[in-house]
Amino acid sequence: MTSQNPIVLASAKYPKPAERTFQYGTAGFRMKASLLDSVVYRVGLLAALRSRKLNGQRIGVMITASHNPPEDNGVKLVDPMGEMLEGSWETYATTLANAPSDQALLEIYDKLTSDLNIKTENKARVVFARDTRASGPRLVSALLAALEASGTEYTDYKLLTTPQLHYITRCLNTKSTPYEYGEPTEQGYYQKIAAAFKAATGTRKFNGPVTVDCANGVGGPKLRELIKYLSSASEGGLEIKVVNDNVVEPERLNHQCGADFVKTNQRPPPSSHAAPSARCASLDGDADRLMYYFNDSDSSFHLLDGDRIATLAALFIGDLARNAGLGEKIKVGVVQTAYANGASTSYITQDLRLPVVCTPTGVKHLHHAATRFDVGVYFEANGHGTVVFSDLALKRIGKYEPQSPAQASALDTLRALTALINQTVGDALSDLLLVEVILAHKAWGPKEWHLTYTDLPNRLGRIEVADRNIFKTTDAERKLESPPGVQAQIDALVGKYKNGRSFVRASGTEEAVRVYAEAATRGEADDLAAKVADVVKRAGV
Ligand code: G16
Repeated sequence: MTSQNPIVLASAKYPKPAERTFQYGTAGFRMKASLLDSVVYRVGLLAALRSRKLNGQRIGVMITASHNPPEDNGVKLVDPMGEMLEGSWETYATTLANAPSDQALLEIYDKLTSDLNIKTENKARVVFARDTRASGPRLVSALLAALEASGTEYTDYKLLTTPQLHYITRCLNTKSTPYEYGEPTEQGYYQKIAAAFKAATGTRKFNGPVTVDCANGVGGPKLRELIKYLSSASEGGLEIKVVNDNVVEPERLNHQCGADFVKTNQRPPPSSHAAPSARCASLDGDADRLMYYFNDSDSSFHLLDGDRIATLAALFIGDLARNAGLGEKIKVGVVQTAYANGASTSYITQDLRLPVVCTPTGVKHLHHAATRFDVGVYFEANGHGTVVFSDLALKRIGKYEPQSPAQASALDTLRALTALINQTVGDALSDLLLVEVILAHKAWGPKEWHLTYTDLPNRLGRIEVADRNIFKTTDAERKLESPPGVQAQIDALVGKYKNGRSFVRASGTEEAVRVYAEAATRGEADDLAAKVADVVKRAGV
């Protein structure tokens, strides 16, 4: 009898809140944690289906709301190679999440099983982890109920950063294959990147410490753990000062600190007491975003955001490939979104002479586009990104016989970078060490890095409207196609400012619409952002 079906029985404990419609957004489901139990239960079922469909490969489930406030939570799925869930499956996630009853849920589950030709006799295997939010353990119970009800084998990795779960998922699925990625443990992650960091640094020296604000999230304890695997400053290693790593009081998560705070407010966390020119960095709540910044001697604040990390990485990797003798064989490309500062795009195309592709927001889109290059550097301006090396590029880098000591040295560094960089997804800890390696090689401080180009002043705003879903975009989110007439108003405003550019899009992680504006001067950028925000408010009532 269907009422005895374990999926239906367990689902009864996690009823869907009535009159709520859920959507798999930019990074999975994300909302007030109190609304998420049924969603997490159903995501557990989908993870089981996905694993069975892929012949028992491990699927990752991460419970986190990353940069969102402490009362929110979220859940996202990780595909076998550590990538974000394949796009077509997001629709199935949304359908399952919105099934109006336990019985309807079972019917959709069964229909997906047959429509997708899923062999029910295949094993289902899931690995999962969570960030430090207070709601995490409760949501894990909902996930476990789904894994039990669907007969899924699972491993609970407890507290991890999101990129650590992506790494472990890939390691598990590639074990004993030619594409082995590393030891599928948290310890294996630290060992791999610490060894690569040492090899990539070589004999270079670090110019003073870096202070890392961990957003009072899971990145704090994990960075402290990583530091144990790195050489200490007295051994010539990097000194990392950890701040904002209070995970005992969950309400402090992302509060007045973290990468999103720094990027959005364009100022350091109020708790920061950094000396002039000292390197500072901020992670976000699940340590997949990284932001650098420093104060000048005259106390002016300078942000070194995702665009800066992308340009630094593209410059360095391009030079290394050339110096190793692989310049003709390995083509580097950069992927950005509409949020990329116009000056960064000009620098990449005109100074670095590298191709740039623009995709919609969401690492899933950037990652996919980056895999089309031999070496794809992708970063969102908010600091979320990484570098991916194609199989061919890895083979060429691995097999090339250097023709001189200089080539050998560049090749060694390049090889080390392929291990240092978490190629599964943007990873703030791995990105932090990547930036530090590059700065050490170049003997640059944050000032020299900042001098590579001059950002156009910009402003990012967040507007709450009655229904953000009425704001629909086209052209990689650079234009609004609805509500009708709004884009024309934005265009008319933009036309009044020198180097003006602005766009509007609905957030996929928050109940808000985002407004981005840039222009030739700070005053003009602020003014343009405020005027476009007014247009949005009027259209959104
Ligand atoms: C997530 C996504 C990012 C995206 C960000 C903001 O980051 O992974 O790709 O840029 O949300 O998205 P939106 O503007 O749609 O709200 P995180 O760090 O919060 O997981």
